[in-house]
Amino acid sequence: MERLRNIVILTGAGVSAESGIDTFRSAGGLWEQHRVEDVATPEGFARDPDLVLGFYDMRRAAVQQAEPNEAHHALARLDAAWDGDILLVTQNIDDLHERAGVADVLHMHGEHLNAWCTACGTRSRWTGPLITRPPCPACGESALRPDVVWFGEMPYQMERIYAALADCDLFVSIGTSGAVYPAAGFVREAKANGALTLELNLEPSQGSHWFDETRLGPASELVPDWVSEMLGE
Ligand code: BV8
Repeated sequence: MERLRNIVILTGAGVSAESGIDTFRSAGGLWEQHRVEDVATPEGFARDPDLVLGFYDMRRAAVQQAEPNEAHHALARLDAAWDGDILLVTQNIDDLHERAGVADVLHMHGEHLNAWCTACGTRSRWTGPLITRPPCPACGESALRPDVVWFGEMPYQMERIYAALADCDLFVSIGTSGAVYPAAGFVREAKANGALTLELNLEPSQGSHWFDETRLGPASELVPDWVSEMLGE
């Protein structure tokens, strides 16, 4: 694929679904179990911190029981073998891309395995609960919150993402419903910069009409096939 050198890959909850991690909008998904405004907004956290800390403690524990699936492993293979630039941007806050071997994953919505101190601003690696109000390892204050981007908060590293979208030849979206911005707008940004756009998803997303090509099916099948294609296997 001589023309295609620089790739931006965006992943969502669908890439971790086959690892047993709940998605948000599917039947029985996270947003059916909890009201978004209660558990994923700064206002919800201020209103009922126990509810929010408990919600993320449950998910943080679940992620540590999960294993990367074939889609994660295939993306790690591409990341290791591709001789152009690859930026892997994920909306996911699990660490399955890293555990599959991708070193540099851009978590635009934060990470489960980080705690963020609202007193001193320090982010610390964290695997245990936060509902017990443990002290911040840096300042000792009991002011830790999950290091995730809630609705109304600015996603992380947006400049780096837009710079890569401006320079990419191919934008690939995997396992996301295209329901949440600014991530849902990346396909149009890439397209406006002349990139080819490909979607790999179980079902059409809210942004499918923006993609040059959409392939439907489980990520554990679509992603390894696409990676073999890219590596000319
Ligand atoms: C912001 C972290 C200012 C926490 C999350 C423009 C228009 C309208 C609204 C807005 C707008 N701009 C901003 C907004 C407001 C809001 C927003 O988008 N609201 C929506 C509801 C309309 N956005 C924000 O507030 C964002 N902040 O805008 O700041 C700003 C402005 C400009 C530029 C910069 C900043 C912050 C949003 C982040 C919120 N935090 N997560 C947590 O995880 O708890 S969002 C969360 O939901 C995810 O991270 C993800 O981003 C989003 C959607 O989830 P998906 O990953 O797509 O999962 P979903 O379940 O929806 O879909 C799964 C898909 O996978 C499905 O399509 C399914 O078919 C597929 N699938 C399932 N199984 C498989 C599969 N595919 C393949 N294989 C399978 N096996």
